[in-house]
Formats: sequence, structure tokens, C-alpha cells
Amino acid sequence: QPASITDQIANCEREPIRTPGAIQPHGFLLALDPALKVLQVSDNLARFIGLAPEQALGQPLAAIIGGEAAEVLAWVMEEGGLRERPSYLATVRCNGSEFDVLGHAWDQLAMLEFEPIADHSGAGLQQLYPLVGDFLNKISDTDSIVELCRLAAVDIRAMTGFGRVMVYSFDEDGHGNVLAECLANGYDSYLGQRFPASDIPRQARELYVANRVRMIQHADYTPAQLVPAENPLSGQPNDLSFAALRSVSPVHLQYMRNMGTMASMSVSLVVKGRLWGLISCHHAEPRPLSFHQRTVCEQLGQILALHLKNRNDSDELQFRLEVRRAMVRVLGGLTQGADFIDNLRSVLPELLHFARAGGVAIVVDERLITFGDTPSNAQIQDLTAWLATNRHDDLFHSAHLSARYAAAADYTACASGLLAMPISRIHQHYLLWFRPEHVYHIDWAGRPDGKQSTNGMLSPRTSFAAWRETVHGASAPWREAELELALEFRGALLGIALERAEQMADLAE
Ligand code: BLA
Repeated sequence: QPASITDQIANCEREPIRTPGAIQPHGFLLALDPALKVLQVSDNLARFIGLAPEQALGQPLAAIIGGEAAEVLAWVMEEGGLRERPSYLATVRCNGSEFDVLGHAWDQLAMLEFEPIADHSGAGLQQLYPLVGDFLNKISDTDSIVELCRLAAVDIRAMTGFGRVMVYSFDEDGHGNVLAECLANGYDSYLGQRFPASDIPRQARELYVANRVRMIQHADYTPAQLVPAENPLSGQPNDLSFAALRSVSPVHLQYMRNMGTMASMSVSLVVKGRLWGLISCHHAEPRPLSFHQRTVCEQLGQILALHLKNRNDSDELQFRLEVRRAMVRVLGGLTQGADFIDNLRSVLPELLHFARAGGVAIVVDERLITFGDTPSNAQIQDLTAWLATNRHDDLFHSAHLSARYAAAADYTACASGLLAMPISRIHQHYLLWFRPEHVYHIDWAGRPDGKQSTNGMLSPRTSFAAWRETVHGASAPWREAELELALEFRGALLGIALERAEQMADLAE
């Protein structure tokens, strides 16, 4: 029996990406104890150093990489100490080749990663620093998010020479939308396309918040296994979360090959602790990139994220101010008459404007007042009866009402979206706002349901050809700020109604 799609996604989420037990083979790894004795090695050591793992294990560092290199590294580690994130220790020469050495402390081990520098291509530090400076200057004059992202894509491409650099952001459902890109000749455009959430499982997103850059140099590599397979100090598989050479999930390597991408780097864009998006770089051929290049890209990503946050904060603030102003106009326009409903009737246009709605209805017992574009009176009565039986908290909102309440399919044109607010604590009295349908297209990068399943495992799709989905029955979304202010408005309204009732009672005495 084939596994359900939910089970298959759960399988993806079980990919042990932090503990693969192996590294990418373009460099080698040594795990040392505090006395710099070698406790674990990657099994590709021979290719770089000419030693089999058995010859290296238990030896002092100097016996593996030579006295001079070991002395430099020991000195740097003693001076600076190792941190939990890899830092550049030194460039050392061993066995006739030069290596950039990164070090980090993890799982009681000193993890040293050696990357041969002969491989590295692209800009050096002399070119990289001015590019970051330029980027800082340019983005200060930019206030559109898309333009910010475009400038980042252009500069990352200049820094790395990748054939395709994309900046994409995740929506609430985790789908990625390509906002900007910069391409070399011969690379297809993905601009404006959407990538389904299942392309990047949850545990990978979590890791990418902590570890902000990852490089896959060759999507067709054979992993270099760690020997022994487990950390001898803990008896557990090594946590390689922060190792630059961490071997990546075979599922993802298949995805890259399906896409025609032989090398990739992605840089996390973290805004307020959340993975806002990624800068994703592709190359059709394998491509090495030095630690310095990756670090500069990581920093550029941080600068971009900071600007995105500022941009977002000021947009949000502006929006809240506007909604609040609209709310004040409603409250200020309420007349002071004895009948609460008549008072509300006097501010119908302001009510409409407050919720950026196309229609509004006030439902009080048998009385029904509508304004703008709304369903029929009978339909509204049915809708409020449904609302009443489906107990909701202080507010009910939907930007796709017919998915929750089938009868609404008859009036999606005027009421694809609904915001319903009970305005009495005892009676079924409601203020209803309706938003019209907003038909839109999603250009998927490959059909989202086009994934293949092999032995119950979801595999990456094989086609990334654009596929257009047209979405009906949805309205513009209700924003967090609108819902919050609607609640505030409700509090004010109930307060006013109560006050009025008390005045009436006083008069009656
Ligand atoms: C990881 N998937 C990733 C990563 C990206 C994507 C960027 C991070 C690794 C990297 O930097 O290359 C996906 N790449 C994309 C997307 C774009 C892109 C969306 O360029 C858009 C432009 N993938 C699948 C399926 C599964 C899956 C079906 O399609 C699960 C069965 C898994 N993707 C998967 C896993 C990882 C991953 C497990 C983590 C890889 C790792 O870090 O070890």
C-alpha cells in the first residue's frame, strides 16, 4: 500500500541532516580532543595527506599535518579559542598543498575542516570588500523590497560567479516566491515563480536559521565517511550542524541534479528570528568557493535581512496608523442617538473603509442593514446562523470563505472574504465585512503535485517547467494588524453600547 502524502512528507522531515556521519569530499575533517590528539577523521584523508584513517587515529595533530602547520593551528586555537561556529584559523601547507583551515568546538571536540585553496575561483578579498561597501551605499537609497533583493542578487553574482542567483521569500504556507534574480547567459529564469514548501523540509529550515550559509560544491559526490562513525567521547553520531563540509541529504542532491544544478550555495535571510527567505545560487558545473567568499555572502545576507526588517517595520507601522485613523473616524462619526443600530448606520461608509471591504452588514435580531456589495439578505441570515452554531472567539475571519462554509460558493464575487465580529455578549448580533474575490495566478516552478514517490519516499520532482495555477474564491488576506485593530474597535464599540444602555436605564428610572 503506497504511503500517504503526509507520511511521505513526514519521511522527508526525518532525513537526519544534522548527523549524516559524512562530509562532502572536497575537503577533509579531523576531530581532536583538547590535547590535539586525533579522535576521528574523514575517510578521504589519503587523497590529501597520503595517510589511511588507521594511521591517523590516536596520533597527535603534528603527526598528520606536519609540525609547522600543527604549531600554527595550535597557536591560533590557544589565542582565540574555538567557538561554536566555524571560524577561519589559518592557511597552512601540508603534504605539499595549501589549505584554509576552519575550526569550531562542538560535542566536546575540536572540529578542524581543511579546504584546499587551489580549487578556489572567483573574487578575492581585495575585490570582495569594495563590493560590500558598494552594496551598503546602494541599498541606503532603496526602499522597495524587490529592488533591495535585486541589488543583492547582482552583487552576490559578482562576488561568486554563480550562473544564477535568486532571492526568494517564504509565504505563510512556506512556499517560496522568487522576488529577484541575476542570471548569466544560458540560465533559465525563475523570476516570479513559486517553489512548493515541501522542497525544503521543516528540519532543514530550522537548521538554516541557526547556520546561515551552506555550500554544495558538487551535486554528484560520494560522501567521505567519518571514521569511527560516532564521536568516541559521547558514543553518539557527530552533530555536524555547523560543519562547513557537512554532507547534505541525498534527496536534495537528487533535486539539484533534476534541476540541472551541479553546485549551489544558499544564504539564509533571517528576519526577527524567522527564516524570511533565502538567497539561492546555482551553477551548472561543480563550483568551489572559499570560506572568505562564503562569509562575505553571509554578511551581505545579514545586511539585506536587516534592511528587509526595517522596511517591513516601517510599512507595518504606516499601515497600522492608517487603519487606526480609519477606526477613529468610525468612532468619531457615531451619532449619539438612543438606538445603537441607527448610530452605526450613520457611519456605514467609514465602516467599509476601516476594513478595506467591499460590503458591510449589521445584523441585529431580525434587523439587517447592508451597505456596498453584499450577499442577499437571506444569504446573510443563513451565514449568521452558521456563524452562531460554529462558536468563534471574538472574531471570525477567512479569506476563502467557501472553503469553510460551502454555501458561500454562491456569492464568491462579493464575499470571498469575511470578517465577522459579534457585537453583543448575549445576542447573536454581528458586524460583517465582505471582501470581493481576487482571482490570481500562481506560476509554480513545476507542478507542485508532480513529485514522484519511490519506495514510499517522496522524491524531488523531475520537471521544473512553469505551471500556472489559477486561484478562485479567495479575497485579499486579512492582515494581523487589521484583526488586532478590529478587536480594539470591538472593545470600544461594546463600551459605548454599554454606556448608552446605562444612560437609558438611568433615564427610565
Ligand atoms: C534542502 N532544498 C534544500 C535547500 C534548498 C532547497 C535551497 C538548501 C540546500 C541548498 O543550499 O542547496 C530547495 N533550491 C530549493 C528551492 C529553490 C532552490 C526551493 O534553488 C528555489 C529557487 N526536497 C524535495 C523533496 C524532499 C526534499 C520532495 O524536493 C524530501 C523528500 C528534501 N531539501 C530536502 C532536504 C534538504 C533540502 C532533506 C536539506 C539538505 C541539507 O541541508 O542536508
